[in-house]
Parts: sequence; structure tokens; C-alpha cells
Amino acid sequence: MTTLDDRTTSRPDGAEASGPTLADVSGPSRLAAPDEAISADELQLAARNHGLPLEALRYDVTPAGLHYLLIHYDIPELDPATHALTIGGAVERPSTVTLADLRERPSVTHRVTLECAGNGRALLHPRPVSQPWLVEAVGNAEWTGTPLAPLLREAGLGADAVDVVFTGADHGVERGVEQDYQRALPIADALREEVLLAYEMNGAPLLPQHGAPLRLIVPGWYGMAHVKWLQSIDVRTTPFDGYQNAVAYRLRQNADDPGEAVTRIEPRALVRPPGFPDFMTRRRVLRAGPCTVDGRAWSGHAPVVTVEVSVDDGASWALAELDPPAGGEFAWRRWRYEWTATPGRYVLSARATDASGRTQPVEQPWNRGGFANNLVQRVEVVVPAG
Ligand SMILES: Nc1nc2c(c(=O)[nH]1)N[C@H]1C(S)=C(S)[C@@H](COP(=O)(O)O)O[C@H]1N2
Ligand SMILES: [Mo]
Repeated sequence: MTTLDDRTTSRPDGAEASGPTLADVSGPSRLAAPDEAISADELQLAARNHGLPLEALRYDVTPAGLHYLLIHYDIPELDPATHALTIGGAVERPSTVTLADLRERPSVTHRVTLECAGNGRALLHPRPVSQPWLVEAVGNAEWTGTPLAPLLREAGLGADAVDVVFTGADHGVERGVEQDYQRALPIADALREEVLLAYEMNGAPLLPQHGAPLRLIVPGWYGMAHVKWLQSIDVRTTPFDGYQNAVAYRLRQNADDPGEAVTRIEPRALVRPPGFPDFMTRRRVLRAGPCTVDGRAWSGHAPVVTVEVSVDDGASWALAELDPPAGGEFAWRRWRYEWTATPGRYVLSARATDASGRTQPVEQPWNRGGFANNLVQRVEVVVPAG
């Protein structure tokens, strides 16, 4: 695969380029200088791709308009009345199914915590220049659709199937590579029974920004796997080396490191910021007295088993209480901690640990793309005297 980093002025056919190339519209991937502020380009991305307002951690199910968004290119224009999905590649019976066909198949609803793999990126030092998420690229919605596995089996999978490629209807250029948004899943993951072709979010048809009329839902995996505006499924007998699998979404320490693929969501807990905020800084003001500090916790690897809370910037930790699971194994879980706030300045944090033993680091888990940064959150709180 050719990326911007490989291209200078020469072209594959050996001719000299006489005008601009696609590489000219992208920049190379880059780390911000130590004191470099967020740029207008990053602000432009952040304004398109909003996060969950943290007070919305109060809802068991995130209302659609408050769920975070991540859209690499443009929201494509698709007509639900005519939209069809093709299933092909290394299958015995390639087919085309309409949305109406899919709606007639058995339907399932899963409550799923979706989190962008780039969540936490803008808090890294040095900061990878990209969509500048802090901690808010998360939501917990109910997705209704039909399971993917029976469709794949009906299509007739060969024993040599390796990857399943999912292609969206959106098109763009990234680091000089023109592409449809495409992501592959290993065949075993594509066949997990909880993987859905989803046409509804929170009981209503998908909104344009969330993939209308059809998207993939891969419970437990970071957001990039949940291909929106799904138009084709292609079974491959060799590993897929498309941009979003082979170049982006890898945990690399430097530009030459092939890195590991980003897959499942690392454990994280977020605090629902208590009290009320300052407009500009969003620092919290909390009245002295008893206060229930709460929030949500999730992991894509295994159920969350403990959440610890700190009110002294990580110097000491106490166990929070976990509410009973609400909505199944792929949904976030509420936690709470009773605190009596006395005048002073505090930094509140929460730290989730899952049944696989994974927990949140107190040192940043740095990588070049800024993925899977589940460093514990810091919420500054001032409890005024009197
Ligand atoms: N076709 C397509 N699917 C996509 C994307 C995209 O840009 N195009 N973004 C992915 C990423 S990186 C994330 S985090 C999730 C975001 O889903 P949401 O916007 O519904 O929250 O969609 C994923 N699916
Ligand atoms: Mo993402």
C-alpha cells in the first residue's frame, strides 16, 4: 500500500508529477510540539465530531443526540427505500439484500457501549495531531438489527475464509490514500453471535450521522470496527491490508513500528462531574456537605468487577459501589461513592478493573496514533468555604 510517507515526487509509473497529487491534500501523521496548541484543523474535526456531554453519564441509555460522533469523511446520502447490501467474495452464494429483507429476519437488540479508539488522545504528551478527544468519545445506546453470522453461513463460507471486509458508502482521502471507509474483522470475530447489522438506534431508525440506514455493531470493540452506511460485505481468503486495518488503528511506538491492531475496548470509568461548572474552564464548584459521586464503567474484554474512587488526585483510593448490571454484558455499569465534601480543592478520579485483570493505568499508555488511552480521568473540584 502506498501512503503519503512513501510518496515524494515520483509516481508508480516513473513519470514526474506535473500537478498536485492526492498526497498534497493530506499531511503526514505528526506529533504536536511540546507547547503546540490545538490547531484550527483539529478544531474543525472536533466541531464535527462531538463528544458525550459528561452530565449525560446520568442516563442508562444515551439519548441519540448526546451520543458521541466520529465521521472520517462526509455523511453520505443514502435512500433507505432503495439501499441494498451486497454479500460476496469467497462465498458460494453471493447475494444482495434490501433493508426490507433484513427487517424481516429475526431481530435482536443489544445495549452496547461504543467508544472511539482515539478517546483520550488529546491528553497524551506528546499529542498525536488528529481528532482531539479528551475523555468524552463514548455512548451507550440500544442497537436493533439482525445477527450477521446466519447471513454469512447462508452465503456459504469456505473453510479458507480469513477476513470479512465491511465497506461504507462514505469516501475520502487520508494521508494521501483515497478510499471508501473499510474495515475488516477476522472471520471468528465476524461470526460472534452478538455482531449485528443494525438499522435502529434507541428504537428509532438510524440517524444519518450514526450510519443510516444500516451499520455494523461489534459489541466490545472500539468504534472503528462498527462500520456505518454499510453497503457491502466481502469475504476474503487472505488477510485484508486496507488502510484502516493496516495503516491506521495500530498501536505503534514509532512510524516504522508495524504495531498491533486496535481491537477491544480497554477498561475505563468516568466520573459524572459533580456540582456545577465554570463556563470557560469547566472546573467544578461543589457545595460542602454529603454528595453521591457517580459515573459509569465499562470494558470490552470482560465485565467490570471493581471501580475505585480517589478524591486526592490518585494519592489514595476507595472502593465504589457497583449498581447491578443494566442491559447486558456489553453495556456500561453505574458506580457510586458517598463523599462528604469539606472546603478545599480536589481532583476526583475513578479507576475500573475488569474480570480479565485489566485496569486503568496512572501513567499514560502512549502510542503514536493516540489510541486506547484509558489513563484515569481527573476532575478538578473546588468546594468553597462558607
Ligand atoms: N463508514 C464509516 N463507518 C464508521 C466511521 C466512518 O468514518 N465511516 N467511523 C468509525 C469510528 S472511528 C467510530 S469511533 C464510530 C463512531 O460511531 P458513532 O458516530 O455512531 O458514535 O463509527 C465508526 N464507523
Ligand atoms: Mo473512532
